[in-house]
Amino acid sequence: ARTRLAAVPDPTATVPEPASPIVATDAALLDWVTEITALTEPDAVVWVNGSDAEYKALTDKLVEAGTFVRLAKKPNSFYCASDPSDVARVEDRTYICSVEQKDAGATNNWMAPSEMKAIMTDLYRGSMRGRTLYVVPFCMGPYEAEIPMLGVEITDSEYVVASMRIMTRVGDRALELINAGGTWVRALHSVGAPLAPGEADVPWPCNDTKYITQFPEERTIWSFGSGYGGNALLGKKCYSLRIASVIARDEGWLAEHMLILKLISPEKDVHYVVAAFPSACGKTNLAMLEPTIPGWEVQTLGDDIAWMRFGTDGRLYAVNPEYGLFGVAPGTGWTTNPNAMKAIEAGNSVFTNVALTDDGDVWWEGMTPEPPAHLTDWKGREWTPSGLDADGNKLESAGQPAAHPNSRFCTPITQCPILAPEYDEPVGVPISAILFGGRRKTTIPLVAQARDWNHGVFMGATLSSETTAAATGAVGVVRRDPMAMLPFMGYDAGDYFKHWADLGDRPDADQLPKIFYVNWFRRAADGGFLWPGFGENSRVLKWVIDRLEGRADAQSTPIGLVPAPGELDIDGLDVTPEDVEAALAIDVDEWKAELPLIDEWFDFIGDTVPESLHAELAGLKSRLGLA
Ligand code: GTP
Ligand code: SPV
Ligand code: MN
Repeated sequence: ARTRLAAVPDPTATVPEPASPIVATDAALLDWVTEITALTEPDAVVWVNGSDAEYKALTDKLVEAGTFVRLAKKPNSFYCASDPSDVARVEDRTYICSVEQKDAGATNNWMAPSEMKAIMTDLYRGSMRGRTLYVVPFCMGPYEAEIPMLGVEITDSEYVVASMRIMTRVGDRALELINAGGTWVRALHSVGAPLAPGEADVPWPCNDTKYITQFPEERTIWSFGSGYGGNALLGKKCYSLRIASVIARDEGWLAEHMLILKLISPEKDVHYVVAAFPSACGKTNLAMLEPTIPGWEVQTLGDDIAWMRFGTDGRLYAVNPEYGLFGVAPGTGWTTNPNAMKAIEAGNSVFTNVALTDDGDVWWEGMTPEPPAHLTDWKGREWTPSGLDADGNKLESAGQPAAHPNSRFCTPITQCPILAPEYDEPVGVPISAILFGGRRKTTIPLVAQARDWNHGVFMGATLSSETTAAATGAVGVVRRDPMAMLPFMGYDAGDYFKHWADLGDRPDADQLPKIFYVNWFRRAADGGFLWPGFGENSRVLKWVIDRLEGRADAQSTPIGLVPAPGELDIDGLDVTPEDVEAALAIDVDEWKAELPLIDEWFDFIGDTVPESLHAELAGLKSRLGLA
């Protein structure tokens, strides 16, 4: 067990008592809470109302338990270290338990619902002993939505309750909408660490056995054994992507792993853009970009999830279902992402698996050019840049990063200084362009535009990326991650592609966003990035908007439309023209090596891959001279 760190006294003033409590009246909800209480046997049941007083009591309890360390240097903010085994999403323990296996498809783990329920019911039996069961009513997206997207998470983790309060809209207002008859998703979570009478707790309770299970037909989520973000904050990936993608298929809309940003040109034209990049591949950074080109402005609407529905004008409108940022800490600094840094500085945040400074602040790799002289690392150990202690002895932490590569900040989105005023507009914002992107050292050019909708769907369906620390398992392995949704599709991948492809047959398909494919991560022979990325990505966004406005020329290549010579604005860019050319290049040999991987991918998904995508693949082969 890791060492408990000393608590800093709470400097905040007293908080007023909550207003008159709202009581649940929905019979299904009351029955469910009764049923789960009987099954899990908690010591107490608490209904979460979302008040400041409640949050204060909860975070005090977390500090008392040694789970949170109050930061001296940031208001109302906390450092938290997880168990070293519980640091990321567990894709191999994640299941789509549809009634029929074929509906989960080749890319998802599947088990029959009754079989999974039997296993997990046994795990849940008595799993909350010695703990408090919290009932957390929540709403994904604005309360004012035509159909508010409600849920209730039952959890035995105070960390989860505190994080849900930052990430989503929780409490009385959601409960009132449920009382009024709104439909809601059942989301059950237990860390799976019951306490015997008198047994002392650990700072981060969890269980070696983990299951992250979605029952799509029942719109139900069961999660066991983990306290980590995507495994435990069930409004996020489990509801807003896995369950919502199934609802979206049934109702004709899209639930996607996408940021939403607003771009204002020097002429004050406004365009909204969404972008799907796999986990830890740059969504939060692009969403908060500080353009390096004069006259352009970016505002943020969302950094991880977009729900897109068609408006009466035939355009796709995007809403961010979340209310907070759960961002990758490493690499976030004043030069790379100043807007995230400002959001964090404002306080009210939880930092998980970062390093702690001696004066009560947080630090991670990439925050500052040089690390502080002395830190406590994410495992609670002494850490120095040299790896030596004051006596010159080698530290156990020597040679390891002070923050876990998947350490995270959890911060209210309202603290983002460039938040677009329309971020919580119930109908959302009309989308002009969709970017797909991944992390590839080779092959994929900096930017390419799809010829048409179907070609864009093919680009998304064959998207590839190197794996990152956001999920357990090997890092840096190239895999297909369609639309950046591989771990998040709630149904068969081929059916998901068909859902996307079918949109191209709408009578008003000319209103659909234009599709582009980007790669900020191509490498030079020396291993360095060819493209500087971050704020410089505004140059690519400018080309995208200029394409929409008919102001920029493109050049046709076998894989799509790339900027014609001189059309990408590199004025004042501190990169050699050769590197820019290499970043944009289409290497036919690399593409020939890619084709068998795409063949394999479509074979793996099977019969449900729509014919239109096979036709795109055939077209690509013939353009590369391989037909
Ligand atoms: P999730 O929250 O896991 O979905 O990740 P995300 O897609 O929001 O990724 P994020 O923006 O947090 O970036 C992940 C990592 O990639 C961070 O370490 C960033 O510093 C780094 N990164 C982001 N954008 C760029 C870029 O343009 N170039 C390079 N080289 N690195 C980048
Ligand atoms: C991701 O992994 O894509 C994240 C973090 O955004 S998590 O909430 O863990 O899914
Ligand atoms: Mn994500």
